[in-house]
Amino acid sequence: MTTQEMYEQINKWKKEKNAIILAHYYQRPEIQDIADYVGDSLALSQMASKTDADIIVFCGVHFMAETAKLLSPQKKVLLPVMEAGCVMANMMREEDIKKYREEHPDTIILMYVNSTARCKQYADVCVTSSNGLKIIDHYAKLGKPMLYGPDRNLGKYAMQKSKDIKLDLWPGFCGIHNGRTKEEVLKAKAEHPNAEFIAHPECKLEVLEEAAFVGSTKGLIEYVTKSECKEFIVGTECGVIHEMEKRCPDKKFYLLSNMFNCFEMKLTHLEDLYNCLRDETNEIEIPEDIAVRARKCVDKMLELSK
Ligand code: CIZ
Ligand code: SF4
Repeated sequence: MTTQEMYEQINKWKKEKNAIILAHYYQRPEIQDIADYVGDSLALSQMASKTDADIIVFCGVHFMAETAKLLSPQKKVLLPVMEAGCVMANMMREEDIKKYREEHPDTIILMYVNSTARCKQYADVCVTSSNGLKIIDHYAKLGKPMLYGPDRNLGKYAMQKSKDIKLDLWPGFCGIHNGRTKEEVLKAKAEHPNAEFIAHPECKLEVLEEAAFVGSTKGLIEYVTKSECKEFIVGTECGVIHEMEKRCPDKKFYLLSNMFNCFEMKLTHLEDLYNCLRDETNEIEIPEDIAVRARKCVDKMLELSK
């Protein structure tokens, strides 16, 4: 079957089943192209809660589909490849965060969205790379001890930006972002002297210090769209370049490193989306008691992001 034939069939099923397809910016281009909405995990979860579709096929990784399910408990949320996880989210285990909560009852737990619903149960608030700095700043004013996790790098970045912020950091990270180095950035800058380097806050501080702009996928895409500059060295997962090139056909984008290819995100192929929508398999289910507790920190984030 050709891509075009698959697209036609998918569009037909979408109408018949009143389904929509959401895709993260890190997904394969052919998945982004058939999606009704492409975005970051926050925007996609909000979209999931607003739509009147009965079925949401979430092309991304497991924690993202879970977050969408938390916000839309009555809808059928499907994840085309159930094994598509997130290395960083798996660096926090439920028993460990539960123990931390018990041992630190007064600590405010700020939980990066890249975490399981089971772990989110123990958090006071959820954050994403788009609203992280703002929400951490908000809580820092309360003067209470704070834990940020599982991504230590965004936490370190927040502390570097404001001397008033003191965070206990969970020892988690994204392998592909954390693995990038200042040397790689300097080499790329030497190769592309007219390009601006932009980076995602999941990178290490030594990399972020070299960046003209630091932001979430959404932030980076908006930045390149508005910037006067014509060339960029991109310091995040390769999938974002598809949207950047669509919005800015006259600009050039160079990926900082070939390592910026998230294996988990790329597990989803067009065939998986096709089969998932056809068979309505891989439904995300979260036990009600867990969902009630985990939803609270996501709701709190939405309230603070207004
Ligand atoms: O929140 C998201 O979607 C992630 C994982 C990255 C980003 O910056 O959008
Ligand atoms: Fe997780 Fe890293 Fe992949 Fe993002 S790029 S989904 S943090 S493994």
